[in-house]
Amino acid sequence: MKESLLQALDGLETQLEEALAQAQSESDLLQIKGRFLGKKGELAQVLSAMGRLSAEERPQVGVKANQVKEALCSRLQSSLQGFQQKVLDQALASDHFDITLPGVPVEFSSMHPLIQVLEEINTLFRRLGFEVRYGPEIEDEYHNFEALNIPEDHPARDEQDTFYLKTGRLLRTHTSTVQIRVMETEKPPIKMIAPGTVYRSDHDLTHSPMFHQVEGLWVDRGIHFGHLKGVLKLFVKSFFGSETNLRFRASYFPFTEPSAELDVSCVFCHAKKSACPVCKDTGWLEVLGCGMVDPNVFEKVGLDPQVYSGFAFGMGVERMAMLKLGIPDLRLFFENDLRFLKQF
Ligand code: 2U9
Repeated sequence: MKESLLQALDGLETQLEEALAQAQSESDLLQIKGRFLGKKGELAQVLSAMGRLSAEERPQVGVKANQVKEALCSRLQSSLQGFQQKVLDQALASDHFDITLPGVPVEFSSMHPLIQVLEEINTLFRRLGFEVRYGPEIEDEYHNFEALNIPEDHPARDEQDTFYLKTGRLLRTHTSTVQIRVMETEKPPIKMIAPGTVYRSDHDLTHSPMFHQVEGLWVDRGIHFGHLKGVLKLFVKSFFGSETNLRFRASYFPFTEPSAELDVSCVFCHAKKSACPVCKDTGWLEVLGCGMVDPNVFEKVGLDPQVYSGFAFGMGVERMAMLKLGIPDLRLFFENDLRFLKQF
């Protein structure tokens, strides 16, 4: 019995070599592994027969069985590595690439000039303590007009100026709606700017149906026109340069009283007033509108105008960017011509 088991063990290595010689792939190898080392495999059958050996014989066959098991395992392992190496060699031979070829150039994008200017405006006001706030672009008539003291018969409400949706809602025509929403829900002090996209049904050389605004609002007890002048002077001089002069011209807006427009000394001809196509030799450029919040607006949002006062302003970002960067045509912002965009 002992002899026949030892013989069987001796034969296993030869049988394995014969089987491996036939193997074509890794999956063949797995099958062979099962045949020799599996639960019901050749080796397991020899081991199960060991129970019938005497106590003396058993360790002799056991030692041999362990040696054979190790030999089979290591032979199968080396054969597997051989197959894997072959697959790798084949892949390398067919997928060869030339590492000396130049790489595909990676194009770096740049920030759109409009967004650069918008970010700069945000940064300057943040530095003056204003918080940047956002709101929805689809609005209702109440927040866009009514609460801003723009009566129903005001020309601004005309369908020709405003994009109305089928639902009765509209695309906001200014970001003032954000200030209204903040005042409705928060108590002063409110010191905020509202940058964002706005829409007006207006399309010609100097108007785009979609454009950008930054509006600002500072409401608290005791805010007066001096605060407005101080804040806007600091902003304008930081934005256009400290040599810039400014003047306030009386104006009218339904949502502010008194109201003004702010002009800066021409950033192109430096107010030399000779042959300047930008200021048309006036020496001044209009940059924004502003004023003290109308008491009617405070009443709409439930703030007592006897207690609180505030100033507001609004500017078009496209205009600010054109003046700051010397861009002559509004359409350049929206054409996405990389030759233009990459200059900034
Ligand atoms: C509230 C109260 C008052 C915002 C203001 C202007 C003046 C203004 C224009 C500049 C160029 C719009 O983009 S533009 O066409 N804006 O002249 N905007 S005061 O006044 C407000 C805003 C919100 C609650």
